[in-house]
Amino acid sequence: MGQQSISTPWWRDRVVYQVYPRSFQDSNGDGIGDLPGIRTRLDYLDALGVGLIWLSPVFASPMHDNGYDISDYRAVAPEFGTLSDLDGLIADARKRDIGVLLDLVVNHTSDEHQWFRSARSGRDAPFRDFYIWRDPAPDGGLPNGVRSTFGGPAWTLDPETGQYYFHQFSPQQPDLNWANPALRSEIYAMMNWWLDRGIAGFRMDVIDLIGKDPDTGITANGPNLHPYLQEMHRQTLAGRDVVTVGETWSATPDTGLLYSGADRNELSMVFQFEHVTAQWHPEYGKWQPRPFDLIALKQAFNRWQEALAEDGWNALFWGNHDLPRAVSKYGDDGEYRVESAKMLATVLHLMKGTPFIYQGEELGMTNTRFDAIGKFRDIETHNMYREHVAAGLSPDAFLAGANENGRDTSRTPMHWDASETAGFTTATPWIGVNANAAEINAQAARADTGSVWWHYRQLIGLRREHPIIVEGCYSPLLAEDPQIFAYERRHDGSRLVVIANFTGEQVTRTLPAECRIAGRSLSSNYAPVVSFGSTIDLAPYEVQAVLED
Ligand code: TEU
Ligand code: CA
Repeated sequence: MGQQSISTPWWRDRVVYQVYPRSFQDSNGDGIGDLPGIRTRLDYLDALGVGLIWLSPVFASPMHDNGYDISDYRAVAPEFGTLSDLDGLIADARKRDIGVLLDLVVNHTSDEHQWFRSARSGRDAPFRDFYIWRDPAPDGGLPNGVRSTFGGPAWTLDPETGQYYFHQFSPQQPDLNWANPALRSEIYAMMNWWLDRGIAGFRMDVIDLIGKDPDTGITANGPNLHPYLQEMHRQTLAGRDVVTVGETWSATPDTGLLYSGADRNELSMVFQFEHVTAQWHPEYGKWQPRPFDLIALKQAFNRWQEALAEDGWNALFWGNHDLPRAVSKYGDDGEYRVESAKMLATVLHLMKGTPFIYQGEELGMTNTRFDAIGKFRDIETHNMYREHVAAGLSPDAFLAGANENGRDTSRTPMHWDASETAGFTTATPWIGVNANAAEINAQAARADTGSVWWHYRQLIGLRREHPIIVEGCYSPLLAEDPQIFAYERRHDGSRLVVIANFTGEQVTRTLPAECRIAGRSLSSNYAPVVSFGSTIDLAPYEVQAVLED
């Protein structure tokens, strides 16, 4: 796929598009998106210009966590299609020069995986040690106080064998025991089996958790994490020209380079979440939203840009299937929806790193908001509802938080057209369609060159034309400004300055010398400008990017 050079891997001028298969396109009228449906939409992705697709899990699964609970790594879930549908999707994508990244979920399996079925059948069962078992505490209670991300303890008692097993997510997602070399080689064999089928690489689910030490309570960033990743690289990725992105909620600018540094032989890049969690409540997390803080957001991005300036590589994103819609979280999903969605896209895509687009973001899709807990489908949302309401939070307050930051805000069906089910299905969709599909949909967006979609298409194209976007050095500008996000890129004698208003107000500033530039407009969401002088006047959510060659 493309040319590789030592300095610039083939994938760096590409943009990745995340498909959440359950909600992308239903092809057989069961209300659930599927692989044949995705195949029919490849021309759409090609028209947008994406170079890689990250496919959330499509493997056999009881779907307690929408496929992040895998019961067979080498089989496709029947509701999504067949292995041959997946091979067909990979081949059809390749014909369009689009690579497919599969989602590698190897911190845990489903409790219905045959390894776990065997493991729980007896203390001496052959696969017992593929999982993490501990005796009850002397009082018969939990081995220790580690909590699960989805609520409750991270230990569940298996009554048959009288031991607890460890799970960082739901009890239906037992953690794999990476300390067992036999488990590790099974995982590497499975990865090679998929790589040999022609995929372009992997997105690796919660990969920073695999080095865990349950006894000391270390979950993320454990002592064996990097040795395992290096072993994985030697056994699977080495010598293959693929791209990998790890999901690492624990990564900081200090640990970032350990994953993606050139001499590390681990991953191509990692998703870090500092710009996300900077907007969360220190105690109650995402369920208790706090007012948007641009300074904190910029500090997170700027620190990561700086940390990976010389070595390593950033993964850039606003949203994914676990996070709210970008325009609802960081922009304005009302009056300035189009302007702010374009602004966010420009700010992200012109930073240094690989931009990831979550399906529908390119339309400026907004959070879906549900009026009753019964309309949510997400396991985490339901568990947290029970936990928080039992602890005294009012159901309405919880719903407000879930509608702002919960995972179902962005998991509702993709909007293809203005019909009742948005062109996603002919049946009742597995989760409600956002009421604004009649206004915000792909068909309408493609017919209007002023749409968010065309703006994304332009940004994706610019990346292939201008090496400064891929390679240029990044420096923050106006770092202390509470309303403006601005930065400079420099490459081979050219300069690019991006200035964005993150508010719904008109903003006027005197610009310091380092912001001034004269050249041509690269991207904007209002009338384009070709220079920045001593003062600037920005309309609500205005962004301007000026290039000086
Ligand atoms: O997400 C990791 C994860 O911890 C999220 O559940 C996230 O932290 C949470 O929503 C914050 O409250 C990955 C997948 O992306 C997610 O969909 C899975 O549920 C999870 O791993 C388990 O596989
Ligand atoms: Ca279907």
